[in-house]
Amino acid sequence: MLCSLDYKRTVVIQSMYIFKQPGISGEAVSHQDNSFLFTDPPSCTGLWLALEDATITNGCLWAIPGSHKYGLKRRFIRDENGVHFNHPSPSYDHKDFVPLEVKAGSLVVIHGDLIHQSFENKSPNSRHALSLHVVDTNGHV
Ligand SMILES: O=C(O)CCC(=O)C(=O)O
Repeated sequence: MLCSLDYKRTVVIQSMYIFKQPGISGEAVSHQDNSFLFTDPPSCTGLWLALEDATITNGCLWAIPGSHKYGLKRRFIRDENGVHFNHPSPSYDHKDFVPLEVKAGSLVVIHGDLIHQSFENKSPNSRHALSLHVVDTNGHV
């Protein structure tokens, strides 16, 4: 699948088992993965595998359709002053986001510039997912 996205030398640079337990889990604030997992040029893709059904009430992903076409808004950088963003947080309108409700076993492929987020799990059901982030190390630094 990554070959069809023209990846030449794929490296998994982050893997996260994300478990949102009923009623107690946190949210993921709106972000672009390329802000954190930056290559030059940007090449991050998120592979988000639903291990359980993800719904609005148990904290599914939300995304702004087409937002990946408008570039990276800011970078998370480390320098002599520590770690920080190079620009303030943009503000997004909640009504621009759409919920990505998916069944267990679904793979959500996330462009590195796609603006996405998720909310708390307010349901009595857990929401488990495996999230891998890959970059292309061929021709990217
Ligand atoms: O699973 C979530 O709630 C957030 C995951 C996410 O933002 C990511 O994998 O980039």
